[in-house]
Amino acid sequence: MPTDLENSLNSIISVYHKYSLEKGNYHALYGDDLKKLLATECPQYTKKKDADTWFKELDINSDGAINFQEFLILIVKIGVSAHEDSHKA
Ligand SMILES: [Ca+2]
Repeated sequence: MPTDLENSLNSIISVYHKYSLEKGNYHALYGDDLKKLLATECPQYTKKKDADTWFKELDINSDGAINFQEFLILIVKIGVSAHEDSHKA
């Protein structure tokens, strides 16, 4: 039986693939894919910046797509915010 952390990791991977598969490339989120993901999956944590700004921040290797490692940068950033929120009353 998977642990809580393993389940969480599988969820993160599933969310990535849900949007990356829209263009048939398992390992690339393009601009509109990312925009849809941000608006649908985590709007409360990402609405302060527009999708284009997020894309530029996450596309570390500047290849015009967000690979899974680059997507994890988003998870780290919103994870820090979610953790801070968890301590608020
Ligand atoms: Ca990239």
